[in-house]
Amino acid sequence: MIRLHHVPQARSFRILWLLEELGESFEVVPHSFFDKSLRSADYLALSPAGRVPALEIDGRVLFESGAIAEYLCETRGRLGRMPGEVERAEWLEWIHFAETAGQHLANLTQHHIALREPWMRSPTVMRLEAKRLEKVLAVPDRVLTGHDWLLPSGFSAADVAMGYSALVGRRFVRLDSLPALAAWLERIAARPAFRRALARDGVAEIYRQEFYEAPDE
Ligand SMILES: N[C@@H](CCC(=O)N[C@@H](CS)C(=O)NCC(=O)O)C(=O)O
Repeated sequence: MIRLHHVPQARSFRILWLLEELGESFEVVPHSFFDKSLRSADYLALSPAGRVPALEIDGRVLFESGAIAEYLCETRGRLGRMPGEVERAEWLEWIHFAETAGQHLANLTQHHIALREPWMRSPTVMRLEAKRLEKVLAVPDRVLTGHDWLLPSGFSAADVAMGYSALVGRRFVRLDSLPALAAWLERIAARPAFRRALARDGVAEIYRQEFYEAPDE
């Protein structure tokens, strides 16, 4: 049985959603950022930096969401674009560009949520990171103008990887100037596999607000 180590709303949601899109049967092993379970010796044996996702599959453990997405698409035969296929390079680019957004999401989450005392936070960093994230999200917005999905041939794991980044990204960046991205997120929300994944996500403990405004100077 495939086992996904997951924290609700975290980047492991990409893999939860992808497994649902692939129609795989799997178990979700829930964790929390707040109970130190990611720092236990048992968990560090699975994921040495104590991060999610970690995926137990085919007799081994994999961490790093981009690598897991590639592995799942290669071994489960769908939603990837394989070597030799026309869209292979673009597919790889999106799978990993999702983590260019991910670094800004991590910084913004740390500043708005994890750092509880106002004096710990830098308003300059919060504004800068939101602007930088907006520039990243403008890239799929341009590509999606006039298209339903990131690749011309249709939905793929690229939409899952980047889609998660945009779903969290809209908590820090208003989508008024990114209409194609906003419409894509609506198409994503209507997908049965996405809804099934949301139902298995668990109780939200990271993002409790719809939007986190960057503070003024
Ligand atoms: N690039 C990695 C990032 C993994 C990562 O940092 N995950 C966060 C959750 S979004 C985590 O586990 N944080 C726990 C911690 O930093 O202690 C991936 O995409 O898998």
